[in-house]
Amino acid sequence: MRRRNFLQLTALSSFALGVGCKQEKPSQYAESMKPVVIATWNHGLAANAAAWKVLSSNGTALDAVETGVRVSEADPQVDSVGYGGLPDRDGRVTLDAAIMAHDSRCGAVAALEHIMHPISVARLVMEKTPHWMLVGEGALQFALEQGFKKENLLTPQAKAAWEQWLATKTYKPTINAENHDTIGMLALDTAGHVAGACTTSGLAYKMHGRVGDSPIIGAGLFVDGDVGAATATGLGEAIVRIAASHLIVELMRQGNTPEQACKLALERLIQKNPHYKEIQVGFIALNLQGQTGAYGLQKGFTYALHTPQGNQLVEAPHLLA
Ligand code: SD4
Repeated sequence: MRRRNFLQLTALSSFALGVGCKQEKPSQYAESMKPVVIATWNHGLAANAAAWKVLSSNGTALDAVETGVRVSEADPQVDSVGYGGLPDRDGRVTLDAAIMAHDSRCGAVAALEHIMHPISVARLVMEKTPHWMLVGEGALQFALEQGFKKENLLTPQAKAAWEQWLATKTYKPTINAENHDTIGMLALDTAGHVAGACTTSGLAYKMHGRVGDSPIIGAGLFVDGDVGAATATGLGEAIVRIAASHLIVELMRQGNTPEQACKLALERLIQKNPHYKEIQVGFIALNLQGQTGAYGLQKGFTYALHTPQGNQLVEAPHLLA
Protein backbone atom coordinates (compact mmCIF):
# COMPACT_ATOMS: atom_id res chain seq x y z
CA MET A 1 0.00 0.00 0.00
CA ARG A 2 1.03 3.56 -0.70
CA ARG A 3 1.56 4.63 2.87
CA ARG A 4 4.41 2.25 3.43
CA ASN A 5 6.37 3.78 0.57
CA PHE A 6 7.67 6.66 2.57
CA LEU A 7 8.16 5.36 6.04
CA GLN A 8 10.74 7.38 7.88
CA LEU A 9 12.19 6.26 11.13
CA THR A 10 13.61 9.27 12.83
CA ALA A 11 15.20 10.26 16.05
CA LEU A 12 11.75 11.26 17.17
CA SER A 13 10.66 7.64 17.16
CA SER A 14 12.56 7.01 20.36
CA PHE A 15 10.32 9.60 21.97
CA ALA A 16 7.23 8.31 20.20
CA LEU A 17 7.91 4.71 21.06
CA GLY A 18 8.10 5.84 24.64
CA VAL A 19 10.29 3.00 25.87
CA GLY A 20 7.88 2.63 28.73
CA CYS A 21 9.36 5.31 30.95
CA LYS A 22 7.14 6.84 33.62
CA GLN A 23 7.11 10.60 33.89
CA GLU A 24 9.10 11.98 36.78
CA LYS A 25 7.83 15.54 36.48
CA PRO A 26 4.47 15.57 34.76
CA SER A 27 3.90 19.29 35.07
CA GLN A 28 7.20 20.23 33.37
CA TYR A 29 6.59 17.61 30.73
CA ALA A 30 3.16 19.08 30.09
CA GLU A 31 4.71 22.49 29.56
CA SER A 32 7.04 21.21 26.90
CA MET A 33 4.72 18.79 25.10
CA LYS A 34 1.67 20.88 24.25
CA PRO A 35 0.19 20.89 21.76
CA VAL A 36 0.51 17.42 20.23
CA VAL A 37 -1.46 15.41 17.69
CA ILE A 38 -1.12 11.75 16.76
CA ALA A 39 -2.92 9.86 13.99
CA THR A 40 -2.93 6.37 12.55
CA TRP A 41 -1.17 5.34 9.32
CA ASN A 42 0.81 7.24 6.71
CA HIS A 43 -2.06 9.45 5.67
CA GLY A 44 -2.06 10.66 9.27
CA LEU A 45 0.80 12.96 8.21
CA ALA A 46 -1.41 15.12 5.99
CA ALA A 47 -4.23 14.96 8.53
CA ASN A 48 -1.84 16.00 11.33
CA ALA A 49 -0.62 18.97 9.27
CA ALA A 50 -4.19 20.27 9.01
CA ALA A 51 -4.84 19.61 12.70
CA TRP A 52 -1.62 21.39 13.62
CA LYS A 53 -2.77 24.62 11.97
CA VAL A 54 -5.67 24.63 14.42
CA LEU A 55 -3.59 23.64 17.45
CA SER A 56 -0.74 26.05 16.78
CA SER A 57 -3.12 28.97 16.63
CA ASN A 58 -4.50 28.03 20.05
CA GLY A 59 -7.52 26.25 18.60
CA THR A 60 -9.25 23.47 20.47
CA ALA A 61 -8.32 19.81 20.29
CA LEU A 62 -11.90 19.10 19.21
CA ASP A 63 -11.65 21.44 16.20
CA ALA A 64 -8.20 20.06 15.42
CA VAL A 65 -9.24 16.41 15.24
CA GLU A 66 -12.30 17.19 13.15
CA THR A 67 -10.27 19.35 10.76
CA GLY A 68 -7.50 16.76 10.60
CA VAL A 69 -9.50 13.66 9.75
CA ARG A 70 -11.52 15.55 7.14
CA VAL A 71 -8.34 15.55 5.04
CA SER A 72 -8.37 11.74 4.85
CA GLU A 73 -12.13 11.66 4.34
CA ALA A 74 -11.81 13.83 1.22
CA ASP A 75 -8.77 12.02 -0.20
CA PRO A 76 -9.79 9.55 -2.95
CA GLN A 77 -6.43 7.78 -2.58
CA VAL A 78 -7.22 6.67 0.98
CA ASP A 79 -9.32 3.58 0.35
CA SER A 80 -10.60 2.95 3.89
CA VAL A 81 -11.98 6.39 4.71
CA GLY A 82 -14.73 8.58 3.23
CA TYR A 83 -14.54 9.41 -0.48
CA GLY A 84 -12.69 6.61 -2.28
CA GLY A 85 -13.38 4.12 0.51
CA LEU A 86 -13.87 0.53 -0.58
CA PRO A 87 -17.56 -0.42 -0.62
CA ASP A 88 -19.45 -3.19 1.13
CA ARG A 89 -20.12 -6.44 -0.69
CA ASP A 90 -23.16 -4.86 -2.40
CA GLY A 91 -21.03 -2.05 -3.80
CA ARG A 92 -22.22 0.61 -1.34
CA VAL A 93 -19.81 2.91 0.49
CA THR A 94 -21.03 3.03 4.10
CA LEU A 95 -19.22 5.15 6.63
CA ASP A 96 -18.70 5.01 10.41
CA ALA A 97 -17.31 7.89 12.49
CA ALA A 98 -17.05 9.08 16.09
CA ILE A 99 -15.80 12.16 17.88
CA MET A 100 -15.27 12.73 21.59
CA ALA A 101 -14.37 15.78 23.68
CA HIS A 102 -12.44 16.21 26.95
CA ASP A 103 -15.70 16.73 28.84
CA SER A 104 -17.01 13.31 27.71
CA ARG A 105 -19.44 14.67 25.13
CA CYS A 106 -19.49 12.34 22.16
CA GLY A 107 -21.21 11.87 18.83
CA ALA A 108 -21.20 9.19 16.16
CA VAL A 109 -22.71 7.99 12.92
CA ALA A 110 -22.76 4.49 11.52
CA ALA A 111 -23.60 3.02 8.12
CA LEU A 112 -23.95 6.53 6.71
CA GLU A 113 -24.00 6.75 2.89
CA HIS A 114 -23.37 9.57 0.38
CA ILE A 115 -21.81 12.08 2.78
CA MET A 116 -18.14 12.95 2.33
CA HIS A 117 -17.53 14.08 5.91
CA PRO A 118 -19.14 11.71 8.41
CA ILE A 119 -16.94 13.12 11.19
CA SER A 120 -18.65 16.50 10.87
CA VAL A 121 -22.06 14.82 10.96
CA ALA A 122 -20.95 12.96 14.12
CA ARG A 123 -19.96 16.28 15.68
CA LEU A 124 -23.36 17.75 14.90
CA VAL A 125 -25.08 14.68 16.37
CA MET A 126 -23.12 15.51 19.53
CA GLU A 127 -23.85 19.22 19.45
CA LYS A 128 -27.34 19.49 17.99
CA THR A 129 -29.26 16.40 19.06
CA PRO A 130 -30.10 14.85 22.42
CA HIS A 131 -28.48 11.59 21.17
CA TRP A 132 -25.00 10.25 20.71
CA MET A 133 -25.37 8.14 17.57
CA LEU A 134 -27.46 8.09 14.40
CA VAL A 135 -27.31 5.29 11.84
CA GLY A 136 -28.14 4.59 8.21
CA GLU A 137 -31.12 6.44 6.73
CA GLY A 138 -31.66 8.44 9.92
CA ALA A 139 -28.06 9.65 9.88
CA LEU A 140 -28.39 10.61 6.20
CA GLN A 141 -31.66 12.44 6.85
CA PHE A 142 -30.03 14.40 9.66
CA ALA A 143 -26.98 15.22 7.52
CA LEU A 144 -29.14 16.53 4.69
CA GLU A 145 -31.18 18.60 7.14
CA GLN A 146 -27.91 20.11 8.37
CA GLY A 147 -26.96 21.14 4.84
CA PHE A 148 -24.53 18.38 3.86
CA LYS A 149 -24.48 17.51 0.15
CA LYS A 150 -25.45 14.05 -1.13
CA GLU A 151 -22.57 12.69 -3.22
CA ASN A 152 -21.42 9.55 -4.95
CA LEU A 153 -18.47 8.37 -2.87
CA LEU A 154 -17.65 5.28 -4.95
CA THR A 155 -14.65 6.25 -7.09
CA PRO A 156 -13.92 4.37 -10.34
CA GLN A 157 -10.84 2.92 -8.61
CA ALA A 158 -12.83 1.57 -5.64
CA LYS A 159 -15.54 0.25 -7.98
CA ALA A 160 -12.92 -1.60 -10.03
CA ALA A 161 -11.42 -3.14 -6.87
CA TRP A 162 -14.88 -4.25 -5.74
CA GLU A 163 -15.63 -5.80 -9.15
CA GLN A 164 -12.37 -7.66 -9.01
CA TRP A 165 -13.21 -8.89 -5.51
CA LEU A 166 -16.69 -9.99 -6.67
CA ALA A 167 -15.05 -12.21 -9.28
CA THR A 168 -13.32 -14.20 -6.54
CA LYS A 169 -16.75 -15.38 -5.30
CA THR A 170 -15.41 -15.99 -1.82
CA TYR A 171 -16.75 -14.22 1.23
CA LYS A 172 -14.05 -13.79 3.78
CA PRO A 173 -13.44 -10.10 4.40
CA THR A 174 -10.33 -9.75 6.50
CA ILE A 175 -8.14 -7.08 7.95
CA ASN A 176 -4.68 -8.48 7.61
CA ALA A 177 -1.39 -6.70 7.18
CA GLU A 178 -2.56 -5.03 3.95
CA ASN A 179 -6.28 -4.37 4.26
CA HIS A 180 -6.82 -1.40 6.56
CA ASP A 181 -6.43 2.37 6.73
CA THR A 182 -8.93 3.84 9.20
CA ILE A 183 -7.88 7.20 10.54
CA GLY A 184 -7.99 7.69 14.28
CA MET A 185 -6.62 10.97 15.62
CA LEU A 186 -5.97 12.23 19.16
CA ALA A 187 -4.94 15.76 20.13
CA LEU A 188 -3.93 17.75 23.19
CA ASP A 189 -4.39 21.50 22.83
CA THR A 190 -2.58 24.41 24.47
CA ALA A 191 -5.33 24.65 27.08
CA GLY A 192 -4.54 21.05 28.12
CA HIS A 193 -7.74 19.53 26.72
CA VAL A 194 -7.77 16.22 24.84
CA ALA A 195 -10.11 15.14 22.06
CA GLY A 196 -10.31 12.32 19.55
CA ALA A 197 -11.87 11.39 16.24
CA CYS A 198 -12.11 8.19 14.26
CA THR A 199 -13.55 7.78 10.75
CA THR A 200 -13.66 4.89 8.29
CA SER A 201 -15.43 3.14 5.45
CA GLY A 202 -14.89 0.05 7.58
CA LEU A 203 -14.03 -3.43 6.57
CA ALA A 204 -13.88 -3.65 2.77
CA TYR A 205 -16.61 -5.88 1.27
CA LYS A 206 -18.40 -6.24 4.61
CA MET A 207 -22.05 -7.28 4.70
CA HIS A 208 -24.36 -4.35 4.07
CA GLY A 209 -25.30 -2.93 7.48
CA ARG A 210 -22.17 -4.16 9.26
CA VAL A 211 -20.79 -1.65 11.76
CA GLY A 212 -17.25 -1.88 13.08
CA ASP A 213 -15.53 -0.58 16.18
CA SER A 214 -14.74 2.90 14.85
CA PRO A 215 -18.02 4.66 15.74
CA ILE A 216 -18.44 2.78 19.02
CA ILE A 217 -17.38 4.90 21.96
CA GLY A 218 -15.06 2.81 24.13
CA ALA A 219 -14.09 0.46 21.30
CA GLY A 220 -12.71 2.50 18.38
CA LEU A 221 -12.33 5.73 20.35
CA PHE A 222 -12.34 6.90 23.94
CA VAL A 223 -11.44 10.19 25.60
CA ASP A 224 -11.35 11.01 29.30
CA GLY A 225 -10.42 14.59 30.14
CA ASP A 226 -8.82 13.43 33.41
CA VAL A 227 -6.52 10.87 31.79
CA GLY A 228 -6.10 11.00 28.01
CA ALA A 229 -7.37 9.31 24.89
CA ALA A 230 -7.00 6.23 22.71
CA THR A 231 -8.15 5.06 19.29
CA ALA A 232 -7.97 1.86 17.28
CA THR A 233 -7.51 0.59 13.75
CA GLY A 234 -7.79 -2.93 12.44
CA LEU A 235 -10.41 -5.64 12.62
CA GLY A 236 -13.37 -4.15 14.46
CA GLU A 237 -14.82 -7.54 15.36
CA ALA A 238 -11.69 -8.22 17.44
CA ILE A 239 -11.41 -4.70 18.89
CA VAL A 240 -14.96 -4.56 20.30
CA ARG A 241 -14.38 -7.77 22.28
CA ILE A 242 -12.17 -5.88 24.69
CA ALA A 243 -13.66 -2.35 24.38
CA ALA A 244 -10.09 -1.52 23.50
CA SER A 245 -9.94 2.27 23.61
CA HIS A 246 -11.67 2.44 26.98
CA LEU A 247 -9.39 -0.28 28.27
CA ILE A 248 -6.29 1.66 27.15
CA VAL A 249 -7.49 4.83 28.86
CA GLU A 250 -8.19 2.90 32.07
CA LEU A 251 -4.72 1.32 31.89
CA MET A 252 -3.24 4.81 31.61
CA ARG A 253 -5.35 5.92 34.58
CA GLN A 254 -3.68 3.12 36.55
CA GLY A 255 -0.26 4.60 35.81
CA ASN A 256 0.79 2.92 32.58
CA THR A 257 2.41 4.98 29.86
CA PRO A 258 0.46 5.24 26.60
CA GLU A 259 2.74 2.67 24.98
CA GLN A 260 2.46 0.23 27.88
CA ALA A 261 -1.33 0.62 27.87
CA CYS A 262 -1.53 -0.12 24.13
CA LYS A 263 0.65 -3.19 24.54
CA LEU A 264 -1.35 -4.53 27.49
CA ALA A 265 -4.57 -4.06 25.53
CA LEU A 266 -3.15 -6.08 22.64
CA GLU A 267 -2.18 -8.84 25.06
CA ARG A 268 -5.81 -8.89 26.23
CA LEU A 269 -7.01 -8.87 22.62
CA ILE A 270 -5.06 -11.99 21.71
CA GLN A 271 -6.50 -13.79 24.74
CA LYS A 272 -10.02 -13.06 23.51
CA ASN A 273 -9.47 -13.65 19.78
CA PRO A 274 -8.16 -17.13 18.99
CA HIS A 275 -7.59 -16.25 15.30
CA TYR A 276 -5.33 -13.32 16.23
CA LYS A 277 -2.49 -14.42 13.96
CA GLU A 278 -4.59 -13.76 10.86
CA ILE A 279 -5.59 -10.19 11.67
CA GLN A 280 -4.09 -6.76 12.16
CA VAL A 281 -4.94 -4.31 14.95
CA GLY A 282 -3.15 -1.11 15.94
CA PHE A 283 -3.69 1.26 18.86
CA ILE A 284 -2.48 4.80 19.54
CA ALA A 285 -2.80 6.67 22.83
CA LEU A 286 -2.08 10.09 24.33
CA ASN A 287 -2.05 11.28 27.92
CA LEU A 288 -2.54 14.70 29.47
CA GLN A 289 1.22 15.24 29.73
CA GLY A 290 1.48 15.03 25.95
CA GLN A 291 3.13 11.64 26.09
CA THR A 292 2.13 9.37 23.21
CA GLY A 293 2.43 5.67 22.47
CA ALA A 294 1.35 3.06 19.96
CA TYR A 295 1.45 -0.67 19.41
CA GLY A 296 0.57 -2.95 16.51
CA LEU A 297 -0.41 -6.58 16.67
CA GLN A 298 1.66 -7.30 13.59
CA LYS A 299 4.56 -5.54 11.96
CA GLY A 300 3.68 -2.66 9.66
CA PHE A 301 1.51 -0.42 11.81
CA THR A 302 2.60 3.17 11.27
CA TYR A 303 1.41 6.39 12.80
CA ALA A 304 2.07 10.10 12.40
CA LEU A 305 3.10 12.27 15.34
CA HIS A 306 3.14 16.07 15.29
CA THR A 307 4.79 17.84 18.21
CA PRO A 308 6.31 21.33 18.35
CA GLN A 309 9.42 19.62 16.89
CA GLY A 310 7.67 18.58 13.69
CA ASN A 311 5.48 16.01 11.95
CA GLN A 312 6.97 12.53 11.63
CA LEU A 313 5.94 9.09 10.53
CA VAL A 314 6.85 6.38 13.00
CA GLU A 315 6.62 2.60 12.86
CA ALA A 316 4.96 1.27 16.00
CA PRO A 317 6.45 -1.64 17.91
CA HIS A 318 4.51 -4.86 17.38
CA LEU A 319 3.50 -7.80 19.54
CA LEU A 320 3.84 -10.74 17.19
CA ALA A 321 7.19 -11.83 15.81
C1 SD4 B 1 -13.51 -1.57 11.12
N1 SD4 B 1 -11.64 -0.79 12.44
O1 SD4 B 1 -14.50 -1.20 10.52
C2 SD4 B 1 -12.32 -0.64 11.17
C3 SD4 B 1 -11.49 -0.90 9.98
C4 SD4 B 1 -10.11 -0.33 10.01
O2 SD4 B 1 -8.29 0.36 8.97
O3 SD4 B 1 -9.55 0.00 10.99
N2 SD4 B 1 -9.51 -0.18 8.91
O4 SD4 B 1 -13.41 -2.68 11.64
